[in-house]
Amino acid sequence: MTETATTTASLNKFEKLKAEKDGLAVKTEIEKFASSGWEAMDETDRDHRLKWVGVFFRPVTPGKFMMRMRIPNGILTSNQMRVLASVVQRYGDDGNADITSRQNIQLRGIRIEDLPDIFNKLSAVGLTSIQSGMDNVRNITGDPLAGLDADELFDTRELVQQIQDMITSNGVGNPEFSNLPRKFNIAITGGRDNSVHAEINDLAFVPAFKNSAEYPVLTFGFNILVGGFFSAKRCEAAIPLNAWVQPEDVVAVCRAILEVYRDRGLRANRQKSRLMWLIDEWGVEKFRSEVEKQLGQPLLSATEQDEINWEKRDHIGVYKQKQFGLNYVGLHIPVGRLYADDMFELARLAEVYGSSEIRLTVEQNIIIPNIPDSKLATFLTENLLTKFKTQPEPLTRSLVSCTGSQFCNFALIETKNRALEMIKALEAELKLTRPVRIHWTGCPNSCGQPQVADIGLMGTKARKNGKAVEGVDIYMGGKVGTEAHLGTCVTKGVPCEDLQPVLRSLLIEHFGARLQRSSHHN
Ligand code: SRM
Ligand code: SF4
Repeated sequence: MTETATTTASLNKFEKLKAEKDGLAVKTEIEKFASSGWEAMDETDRDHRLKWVGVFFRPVTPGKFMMRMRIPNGILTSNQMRVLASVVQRYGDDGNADITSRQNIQLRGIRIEDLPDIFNKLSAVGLTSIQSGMDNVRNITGDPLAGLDADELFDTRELVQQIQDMITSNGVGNPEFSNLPRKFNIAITGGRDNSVHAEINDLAFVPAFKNSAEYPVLTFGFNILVGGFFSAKRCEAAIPLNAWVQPEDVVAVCRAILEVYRDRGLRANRQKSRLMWLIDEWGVEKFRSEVEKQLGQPLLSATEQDEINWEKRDHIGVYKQKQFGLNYVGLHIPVGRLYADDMFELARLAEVYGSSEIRLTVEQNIIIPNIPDSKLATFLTENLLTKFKTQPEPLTRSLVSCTGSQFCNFALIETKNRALEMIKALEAELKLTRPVRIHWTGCPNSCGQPQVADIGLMGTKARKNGKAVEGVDIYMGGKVGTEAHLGTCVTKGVPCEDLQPVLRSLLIEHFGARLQRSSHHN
């Protein structure tokens, strides 16, 4: 029983709207919305409840909606990519797609009148956008190299799909989990390099071998981390639950944790509703024992050490797979932005050269796996690879950016285009010997994860000559991979127009960059 049922009068706006009508209810009203048009819709349905089916009203571009998919483990087929391409293609200049920082795809330009047709097309190829926004579990991330990497400890693909199926009732929508106190992020990693940023998820499973009295033979499983999150108010890395599970118990543990969060999570203040706030209130010991009660069995204690002991890889470039004679190729997609033509072409390349499979990374890039040695050289001559490079420049290579003010009304600054221009300008004046991970995010919500970056840039309003101008707070020290930890704010309120020399100095002082000869200032 959730608190919403008990104290409706005192509920905040979002709890109230959920208590009045479950978000998933709009699923049966799509035809009605399509024929009445977006302007005639009830505002709460339009601005909020539609997010339960993955459709986001964009106040910046009214009438042109965004659709957030679910792409479990970031894996899709060429056919699925073609369907997504055909959806955005019909919107001409308004239509495009973004690869997100959760290994997912968002489509833009969507018209409400087309939703019935779009949903039919998506379900025909096994795609869903259900429960991808508001108080639901977000896209579940897994290793982008699952099943390809000779050094992987566990192939996460099936587990990620099973968790998504449990949470969404196989993609049709599940009212059991459609009213959480807030959003909820889940990640599973089966490799050694923490390719999913486990530490910034509400619930994460990281590989760990058990060797104990109960498990005399070295047994594979996962240590569980809980409570990681970013918000405008507070950012925390996940903490150990002191629990270890075998793969076959992961889905049940996810369910138990979600049930505890759903039924006991804090709902009064939306700024304090993410899982970590409940863990703070209870202490991790009590949280653990409530999870055990819900699960109906005790949890085993965590192993002392997990198996995350590699630096994080970015997967850009050409690499051998564990399958003899096959390769995966990571393509750099500048700030994750795709257009219909790109998407059709990626689908074709994956089909002609690979196994019709396309993978997404949390760095907003693409991997095409299963390319035989015999086809590799020709693949690398394809035209699209001049745009989506296998060997981008070192700063471009690691650039990540959230949506920003082009489409997001929370944004305090423009991000994606500015990020690309800034990187180009810096690369023209600097020589770098290694990639530097620069992440842009348009506001303190931190969708672009500045806290995991070498240099994180968070949009803010700055002042220059007495005037308000677009600016950034600068974060540094984010460490990913083994011993990941969050970076912190080092400088506040740098006007964007003055940022280039500031970044230039940081790159020279901290990351070994040198001025190109032509840009030495006298
Ligand atoms: Fe986010 C809200 C975009 C990853 C923290 N995020 C939003 C909204 C929906 C706000 C809105 O309605 O405009 C943004 C949609 C803009 C648009 O039109 O694209 C938005 N978030 C994104 C994406 C697309 C950024 C990107 O360019 O990659 C990412 C989509 C992921 C996905 O596929 O589901 C995205 N957002 C994240 C992440 C990163 C992550 O998950 O690793 C975070 C920080 C981690 C976390 O949540 O703990 C993040 N987004 C937020 C928050 C702050 C949450 C909080 O507890 O306060 C908000 C605001 C909110 O939920 O109230 C938010
Ligand atoms: Fe929008 Fe802010 Fe998230 Fe960027 S960080 S997508 S500006 S909510």
